[in-house]
Amino acid sequence: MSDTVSFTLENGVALIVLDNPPVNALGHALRAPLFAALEKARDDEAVEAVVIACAGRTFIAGADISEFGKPPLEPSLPDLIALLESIDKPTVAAIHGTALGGGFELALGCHYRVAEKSAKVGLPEVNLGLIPGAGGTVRLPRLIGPEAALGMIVSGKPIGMEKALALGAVDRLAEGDLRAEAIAFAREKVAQGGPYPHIRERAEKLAVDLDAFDAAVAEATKKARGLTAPLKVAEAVRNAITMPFDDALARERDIFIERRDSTESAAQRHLFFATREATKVAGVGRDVEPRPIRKAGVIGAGTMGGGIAMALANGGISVIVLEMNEEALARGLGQVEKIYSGSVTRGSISAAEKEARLSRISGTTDYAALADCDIVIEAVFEEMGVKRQVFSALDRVMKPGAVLASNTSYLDLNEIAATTERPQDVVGLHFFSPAHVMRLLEIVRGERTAADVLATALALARAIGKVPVVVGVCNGFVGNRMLAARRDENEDLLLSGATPEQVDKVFTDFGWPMGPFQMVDLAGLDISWKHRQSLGLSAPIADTLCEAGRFGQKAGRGFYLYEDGSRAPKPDPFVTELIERKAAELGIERRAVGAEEITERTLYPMINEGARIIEEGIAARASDIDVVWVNGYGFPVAKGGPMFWAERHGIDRIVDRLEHWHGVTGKEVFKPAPLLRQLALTGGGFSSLA
Ligand code: 3H9
Repeated sequence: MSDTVSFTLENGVALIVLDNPPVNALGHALRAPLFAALEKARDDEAVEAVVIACAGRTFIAGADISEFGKPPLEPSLPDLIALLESIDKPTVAAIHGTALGGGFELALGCHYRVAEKSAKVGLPEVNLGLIPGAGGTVRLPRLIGPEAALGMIVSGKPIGMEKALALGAVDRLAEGDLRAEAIAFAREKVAQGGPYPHIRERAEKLAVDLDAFDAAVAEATKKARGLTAPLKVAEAVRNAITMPFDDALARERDIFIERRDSTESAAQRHLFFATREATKVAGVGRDVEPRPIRKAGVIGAGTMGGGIAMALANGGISVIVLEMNEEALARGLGQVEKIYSGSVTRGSISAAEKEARLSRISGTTDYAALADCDIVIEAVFEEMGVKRQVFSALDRVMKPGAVLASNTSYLDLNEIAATTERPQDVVGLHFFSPAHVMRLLEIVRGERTAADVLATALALARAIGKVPVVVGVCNGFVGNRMLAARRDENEDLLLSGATPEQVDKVFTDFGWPMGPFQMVDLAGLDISWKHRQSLGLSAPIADTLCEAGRFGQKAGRGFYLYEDGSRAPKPDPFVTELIERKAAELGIERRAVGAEEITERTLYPMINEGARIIEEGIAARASDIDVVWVNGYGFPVAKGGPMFWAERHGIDRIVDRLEHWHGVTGKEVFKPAPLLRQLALTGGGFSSLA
């Protein structure tokens, strides 16, 4: 029928097969011939039933996301589903892989769904800042009940077939050949005889208590974190209960279009593609085979080492953790056990899962025990001398071909690699704390790192559910280097006249989970103090707070006061007085500092540093930087990352203000990077660089 859609008729059943690799996204190239195929199935009297199936690795994974933001082309997905619903012969979706978004919505337009046991179905639009736009919020509540539908659509998480069958989202699981069984199912329905009610005609599950539903909405949207889409999903599902079918459908469409055209959705779509782009690394083509990773070693059982061990064990990899002595090892492994127990108590994993994960983690104090590991990740004290010792020891014991990784967060990986006879096997794996939770993994490519070692690091990231970004060697790599660019400004803003709460509020208003002073209070002022000392740096206010033992939340006081074990920060007159005193000592006359100035002096230098990072090739592309900041540092998802935000905000505007602050302060961090100047001049965006 076309390259992407085939139509065969056998014994009265029309089999329509879609073939649009890699994931059968419902772009126009698929919609147009599918529309024709469905018309044919409807009108041809020889057709008694219809089965829709997909070729390749999956059923339709949704609308083609890359089409959003471009002029829409007919037929739309709602047109297709309306056509499907005009067919009064049994229609069956034969699902394998993942039926997601518009793909699942198309399946909901069919009378029946038959699926492989390993399949998943879901409406993940919320992750793209959208709501389902082809009837998902209206049909799914009718099929499985409003509360279950709400849970699925607000979370965006696909469900497996056991649950789908229990909820009634699918009608039958195939035991063997999916297509053959879907055809047999269609025949059964023909034999039983009509009428065949569509989901739109089934309203019995909508008879729910609205107050209870609203309570479920409040619970489900609790973690919306400033995002609009989860709230809009809830509104649409509620409409499905309170409005006639067609009205709810029309309203869903309006909300979908409004969401599709929002900056929030553009940002989230950008991140969807950016995350996938980040795995495409120069010199590491698909033909480069990763080395197999079955067993891993971790050096150091502190917070970082323990977290990395858990991240690996959670991904099904056996880990052996090395510590200096039995006591430190027992302490570290004890902490791991405690964290898993906490997860069981909270219900996020079962007791059996905890045991399975723990059984993958063992300990040793002997380097020789690491010899047969496929990879070893070092997470020891951040000091070059210590790292060199560790890598020399690893070079002696590790089997040939093992990957030697460092979790350094800013040291020179090339220098570390040079202590070994095998620099090609050395790579940086910079996890973020807590390593078993945070999704970002900066993979540091040394000048000698082999392509298959990078491929191994990327494959490992995928296996343990991390979001990888490959970066080059420089102080602090991408994330910490950009963070350093704003480090001094936080204090200088206080000295200029701002208060910690004022600065933090600008950050939280922007969408960050917390501001820099709340952050440092949470992490512990002593940590950054030690770091500053190791670099020979000082921060007049933070240093004085540390000297007074004000290490943050754990001490009950830092930049804020935390009374009676509370985590709620309260402004502290002690800090106000300290800031005023330090400013006076430094001869700074404090003045009113506005929100705009705070943004300009904290966010703009980061963007500027990001531009330098691109110029130097430390990051391959601007979107890699966005992936780093959203996944590792809490940059608001709705804003798409610092470089995406900068482009929307106006690079010329940013350059203008950087120049202003460079003039006022003379600081290097404000001196516009040549790349930013060039983009401001040409009006091009970062994407134009590719
Ligand atoms: C929607 O449906 C709206 C409707 O409600 C209303 C419409 C009116 N479009 O992830 P992978 C590409 S919104 C375009 O690496 P995996 C992807 O970029 C949509 N492209 O594979 C990548 O390209 P490349 C709702 C897409 O096996 C390649 O396919 N649906 C789409 O790890 C392979 O992807 C979703 O949000 C798409 N929809 O995971 C589902 N999907 O190779 C989004 C993928 O050039 N997709 N690509 O880098 C996924 O979650 C995963 O891709 C999936 C496969 C689980 C399917």
